[in-house]
Amino acid sequence: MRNFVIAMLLPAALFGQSYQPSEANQKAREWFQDARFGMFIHWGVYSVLGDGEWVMNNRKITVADYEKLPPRFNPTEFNAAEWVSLAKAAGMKYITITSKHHDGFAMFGTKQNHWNIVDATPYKKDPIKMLADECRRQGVKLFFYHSHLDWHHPDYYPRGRTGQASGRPDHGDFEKYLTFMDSQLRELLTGYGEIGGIWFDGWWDKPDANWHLDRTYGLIHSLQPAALIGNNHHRLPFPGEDFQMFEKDLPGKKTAEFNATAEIGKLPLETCDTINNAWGYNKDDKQFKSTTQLIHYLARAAGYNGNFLLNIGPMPTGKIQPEFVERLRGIGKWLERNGESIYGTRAGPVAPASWGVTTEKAGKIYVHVLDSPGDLLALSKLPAVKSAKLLTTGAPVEISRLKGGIVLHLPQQRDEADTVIVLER
Ligand code: JFZ
Repeated sequence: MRNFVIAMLLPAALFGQSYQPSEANQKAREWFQDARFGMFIHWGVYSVLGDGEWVMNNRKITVADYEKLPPRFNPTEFNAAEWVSLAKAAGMKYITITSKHHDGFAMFGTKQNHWNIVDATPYKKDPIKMLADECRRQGVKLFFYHSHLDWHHPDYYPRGRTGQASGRPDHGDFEKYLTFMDSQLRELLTGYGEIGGIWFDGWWDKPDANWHLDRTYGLIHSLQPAALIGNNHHRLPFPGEDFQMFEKDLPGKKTAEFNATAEIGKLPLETCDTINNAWGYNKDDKQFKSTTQLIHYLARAAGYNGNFLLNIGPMPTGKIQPEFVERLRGIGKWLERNGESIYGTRAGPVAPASWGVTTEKAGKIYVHVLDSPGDLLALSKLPAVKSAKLLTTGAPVEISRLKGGIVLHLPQQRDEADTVIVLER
């Protein structure tokens, strides 16, 4: 009897909490994991000031003053085909672009207010639409970064941790704000074709507010069941989400303080990072990571079973600065020769170590030698291995077998970034 009662109550208790992803959504998750590499784009009206996407908050600019920026934003050199071609040349399979960042400025032609690129700038065009069309043409999936947090909207009230100096009145209707945001999301999911997913951010500004995430997530999945939802709340995924993300951290590393948890859930994983230290365009930040460092991060992310979403912050003209272009092309060159060891793989059997990581697919194990351990590399906890070859040339790599594992005799000629050795079972 007692078991019967529990069995009857259980579905009710789970209802509203449990989320059963559709078949299309589960297929999209597989696609997402196979893709492994995407382009993050932070682009907004803030690029005019060349001081990152937090400039409104950091310089305590009021809404009234910030509204003087759009007339100066005219990205006539923006070319969607060039951007998408660059992503492809880098070996990226998807693009995640800011449809709206914390400053609330929509980079698409929203009908919900005039705070958008079509209505408020001399450019008058919708770059998100152009990008969506071009992505479809070139076979790249498009995701939208959409900020929960809004420093501009009067109904984003009570205000959260940030955006305090915006000079907005001390009243507002948060429910109205949420309706506004859902209406924007409806526009994005109905007017731009098939969307890869929505990448939320800014929840952390008001962690105690009732965001009605169930309502927003339900809306997204009802409009596009295959759209993958992720949220940069830095915690274990909430119900209704389809992937778990880590900002500036490999999964579970928690080197960045804001990453509240090191726990890894059961969903597909993604980590994002910048090329210099800025997300939005920063004209003074010249601390660029090297192409080798970025390839290492991509390989490590794959070795941790995750995707790498690598950011660029385009200039206010619509151009992408040459330092970014050069690095993206460099990664693409490496992927042309070594992509097999990244795309479609999952984390390999050997745990990530300082020398490198392993990935695997279809009976093959890929050993990514990143920081060379010397001439010999010992690997344990492996299934029986028949052969070892250099991925790029097929040249055999000598194996010494011993109890509990193998030792690889690494070739003299190594790839500067990542020498990949394929082990076949
Ligand atoms: C967030 C954004 O604020 C940032 O502008 C960028 O879009 C990045 C990808 O995501 O970064 C955060 C979010 C929260 C904290 C720090 C950085 N935090 O809570 O300290």
